[in-house]
Formats: sequence, C-alpha cells, structure tokens
Amino acid sequence: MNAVGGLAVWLNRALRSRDGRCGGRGTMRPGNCLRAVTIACLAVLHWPAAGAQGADPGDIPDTFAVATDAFDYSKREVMIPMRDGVRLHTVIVIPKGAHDCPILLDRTPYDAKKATARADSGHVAAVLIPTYAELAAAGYIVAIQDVRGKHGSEGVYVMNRPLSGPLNPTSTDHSTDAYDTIDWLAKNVAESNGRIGTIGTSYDGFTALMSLVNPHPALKAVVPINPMVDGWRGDDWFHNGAFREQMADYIYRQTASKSSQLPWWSNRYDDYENFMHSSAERFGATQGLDQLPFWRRLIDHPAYDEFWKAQAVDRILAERGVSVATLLVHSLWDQEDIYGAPAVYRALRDGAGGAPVHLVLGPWYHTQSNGNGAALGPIRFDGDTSYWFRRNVLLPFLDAQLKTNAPRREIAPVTAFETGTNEWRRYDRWPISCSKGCGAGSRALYLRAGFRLSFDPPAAAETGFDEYVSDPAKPVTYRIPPIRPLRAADSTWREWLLDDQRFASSRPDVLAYSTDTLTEPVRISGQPVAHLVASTSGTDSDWVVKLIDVYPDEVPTQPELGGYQLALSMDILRGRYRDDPSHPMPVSSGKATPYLLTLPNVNHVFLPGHRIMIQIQSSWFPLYDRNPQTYVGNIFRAAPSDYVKATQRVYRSLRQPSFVELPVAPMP
Ligand code: PG9
Repeated sequence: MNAVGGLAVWLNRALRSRDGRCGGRGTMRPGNCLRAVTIACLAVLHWPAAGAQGADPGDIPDTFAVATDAFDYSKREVMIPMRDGVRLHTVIVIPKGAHDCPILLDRTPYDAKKATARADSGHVAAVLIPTYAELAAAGYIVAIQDVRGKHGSEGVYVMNRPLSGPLNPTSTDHSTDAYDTIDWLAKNVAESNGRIGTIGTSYDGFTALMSLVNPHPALKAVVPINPMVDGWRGDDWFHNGAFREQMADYIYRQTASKSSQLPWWSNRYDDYENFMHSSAERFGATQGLDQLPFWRRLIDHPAYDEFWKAQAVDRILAERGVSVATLLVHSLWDQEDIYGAPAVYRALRDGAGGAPVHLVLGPWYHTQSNGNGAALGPIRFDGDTSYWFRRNVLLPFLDAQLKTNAPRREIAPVTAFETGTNEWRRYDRWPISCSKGCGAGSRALYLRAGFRLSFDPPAAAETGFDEYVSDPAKPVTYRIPPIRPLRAADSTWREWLLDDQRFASSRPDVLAYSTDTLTEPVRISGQPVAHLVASTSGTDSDWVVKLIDVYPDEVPTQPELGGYQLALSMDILRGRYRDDPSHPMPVSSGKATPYLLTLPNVNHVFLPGHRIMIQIQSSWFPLYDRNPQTYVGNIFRAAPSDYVKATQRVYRSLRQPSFVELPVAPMP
C-alpha cells in the first residue's frame, strides 16, 4: 500500500472511531465520507496547485534550469546574424573559468547541437570529440556552427556552396559566413582574447579552407583536416572521372531534408545488387534522387568542366594565396578525401600569400586523427598516433598562433608518419622524392613476363602483353561482398582501403605482378605514377592500379598478417579522360594506348622479406559505377545495350613498357 492509500485507511478508521460523522456535522454517511476525504487527500498530494487555482498545469514546468554547478563548462546557444540577415545557429562551449581564451570555430553541415552533446555529461571531455575536448582542456573555447540551411540555421543549403560568382549568384558563401561569424565572436564572447582559428574535418575542413578567402583580421590559424577540395579529381564524388556512385546515400541524407533525418533506403542487403542497374540516371529515378538538385548537377557534369574547376579549392587558393598560418592534415588511407590536403599543400607550399603552411600525413582512415590511432585495420602501432599528432603538432601549432603567452614549440614544415618502420619523420618539404620531372629519386618498376615486377626494364627480346576479359555483368568488387551501404550502422567502410587484396589477385580479370622477396628495404615517399600501355576491344574503359605491400608468408608475431596484401596506394582512371579531363574522347578499339595515373601519396618502407605487388583491373564496383565499355556521350545515360564485355591487354615489352614510377628515397 502506498502512502496515499495508507493515509485514506487511517482517516477512515479515525472517522469511524468518532461518532460516525464526517467532521462532526452529521450530514454524510461514513462510506461516502471516506470517499470524499480520500479524494481530497489525493488532490492535495497529487495536484497541489489544482486545489489552489482550479487549473491543471501538468508535471512539466514551463522553464527548467539544468543544474550546472558540477559542470566544467558552460554552453551558449546563439543565432549569429550574417550580412544578408540570415542567422546561423552556433553552440559555444566555454571551459569554466575561461578568460583571455582563443576561440576555435568549426562550421558544419552535420548538426552543431549533436556535435556539442556527444554524451549527457557535465564534463567537456565527454561532450566533444577528443580533438576538441583536449583543446578545451588546454584553454580553448570551441564554437560549432550549423552552415546555412542545415539543422538550426536559417537560409538555404547548397552542397559545398561555391564562392559567390558564376556558380553562386548570391552575395554570400562560406568565406563571407566565416567572416561574419568571426566578427561576431570576436566582439561578443567576453571570455575570448579576440584571436580565432577555424578547424574542421572533411566537409568542415572544406569550410575551414573557405575561411582563408578574404579572411577576417581576427582569424589567426586554420586547420583543415581531410578536407574535401576537388570533387572530380580525387575526393568524394569522382576519381579521375570514375563516379563514386555509392556516395548516393550521402547525397540523399544530406539534401533530402534540412535535418538529415530521412534515411537512405534499400531493398537489398548487398550494394553489389543495388547498384547493378543500367544507368546512374535511371537508378536515381528509382531511388527518388532525381528530385535532388545536387544529384541532377552531378548527372549533368560527368567531365571536368568549369563547374568542377571553378570550385576546386586548391585552384582557388593557388590563385589568391593565403595570409593566415595553416596546418593541413592528411590521412594516408583516407577512403573519402585522399586528394584534398596534399593538393592544397602543393598549391601553397611555395609561399603564395606569405603565411606558413604546414602539412601532416598520418597513418589514418578518414577522420581518424580525431580519435584513436593505435591501429589501422590490421596494422598496429606502438602508441596512439592520433593522440601523438594532437599533442605534438596540433596543440603547439594552435598555441603559437592563438595564445599570447604559451611556450613556443617548433613544428616541422612537414610531419609524416612512415609506415613499415612505423616512425614519425620531420621534413622540410613534401614530397621528399617524386616522379619524373621533379628531380632525383624516382625509379621505374616494370611489369615483366611471368607476372614479375622488376626495376630492370624488359629485355629487347621480351615481347607481349597480358590480357583479361572485363565483363560489366560481373565487375570486380572493391571489397568482398556483401557490401553494405557506406553509412549503414554495420558498415566497415572506413577501413576498406586496408582490406587484404588477396581476394582480387586470385580473380581471372585482375592482373597481379610481384617482385621477388626483397633483401633490402625500399623506401618510397611521395606519389607513385602508373604508366600503362594498354588496349581494349571496347571504345571506353576504366583502369584501376594498386600498389601493394605483400607480407612474408608467415608473421609469427601476428599470424593473420601472413601473406597479407596491404594496399598502399590505389586509384582509378576513366579511359575517356586519358588526354584531357575536360574533353572526353573515345578510345580506339584494339589500339595500344598510353595511360598515366598518378596515385595517392605514400610514405612507406617495404621491409626485407616483403614483396612489392601491382594489381591492374577494369572495374571497382560498386563504389565506382561500371563503365559500359562502349563510348557514350554522357555515361550516366548509357543504355543497357551499351554494357559489353571487353578484352583488355596490358603491354610490357621494351618498346611498349608498362611500369609504375616509385618515389624512391634513401633510408634515413
Ligand atoms: N567526405 C564527406 C563529404 C565532404 C564533402 C562533401 C561530401 C561528403 C565528409 O566526411 O564530410
């Protein structure tokens, strides 16, 4: 019996024990009297205000103040006005007791509220990602803002909104929004020292880069981490013209609703089945993607035309230079934006604009520098490489630019993790070695008869080619099916670049060449460049090249690495763009044709006992759409009959050599 029931029984007993009258008035019978008293008791105990006012205010107060005395931070949620009147929702996290602190601004399409409430906790370490939590602990205020048109912000959202100009008829863009936000923060956050940095990963790395265009005077440091820079050349949407169709789920989520809450749908567990359609345009119509303006823009711009060139951030910054100290952060196994950071570094390293530009290359997948970097796929390191970077590079860089009284710690122009030896290295410049036309250091590794690789060119008498049939009905997958949608809860997408490539080397439609077992270490540092001489019986074709470290047959300390084929650098080229990415051309059927494919950056030592492997194939499905292998004007509109089998030949004679130029560097 609860307290109220108990009270009612007690009252009943007490009343009966008197003269049987309720309250001594003698007008009510004892049973009714009990009911009346009980109801009154319940009313008083359960609805205290109701008795007084006659209204029912409910259990939820109009206002409720979270008790924050035990919190080590405070949160301010503000709407910051932009020059066109649009207000951007911004959450400012201020460490308790902060004064004279720099502010770090992250501008995101991914929900500022969520990004500042990762746990229900009064500890800043729990509510922010590790990078920001550590910076807050080091005395930084962290402001996270929803970009216009997403989540709590007003205005209109445009995917990677280009700068105001031919691609953006409005007067606002990410550079003006960053400027206006920085202006407001510098004037309105009393705890700040007026010095502001922009920081962010991936999309937010792109917005950080945009703050470098006409920067606000209070902007003193910029840290783009894995930034999206050029959507056509090698980041999220295309790689060298091959379309990353599996990104459809991202486009859907991001642009079908302001809150990103409409989930991508699929009737199949395996994306291998889902993307086996006749054309991207038809697939888009089935999924409802054709309602989304950004999807339609992709379908209309398959080539590297002005639409892509004019918004490539490395081109924009090369033209303008940068006047604010910048730290570019690159992940060597970045499955989303492997092109961006090194491309911006290349565009800026010679000092256009006069500000120092630093580069970090870490052994990470996309965004991993913000979390735990003790392992990458099956590869284990001695310690947490991400934490090492945050402590020894990121914090000293920010302190030097944003704090007035912090002790100075020099950071190198380039800090790069060398895999194989698993050591951090400091360089003056990147790359320390590079391919042809860029000085000493490159060595050609030739494809030879018998699926061998050698630093010696083919002998004069050696003739020939290797061949396979590329069938769009049975494309080579980029990982072992079933392949889950990239953003499915059980997806392991972020580590796919680390997958053991043995599953591919055993296929009849993949060529796999390898060196003998190495007796000396081979150190490479820079971008490998594949030079293929190849033919197709079709009139268009894709070429995928992979540079792989093959582990010894047995690795006693970690048996699952025995014979592991670890991809170091791989990419794809759509044949029609071989001469000019802006002007696609059919391939002459059956004619040996030169192709050049520059692969992503590596900083690696092949250790003695390992082998170097090159794999070549003509599809990488379903991450990349299938090339029909018949030339059509817009590949996204290919007809079912355009998809044909093709016989592919890769030549490897002295007259028609195929080779990969390795950026070889001496051992330190
Ligand atoms: N790589 C993601 C992205 C950036 C820009 C456009 C589309 C996708 C990201 O992780 O933010």
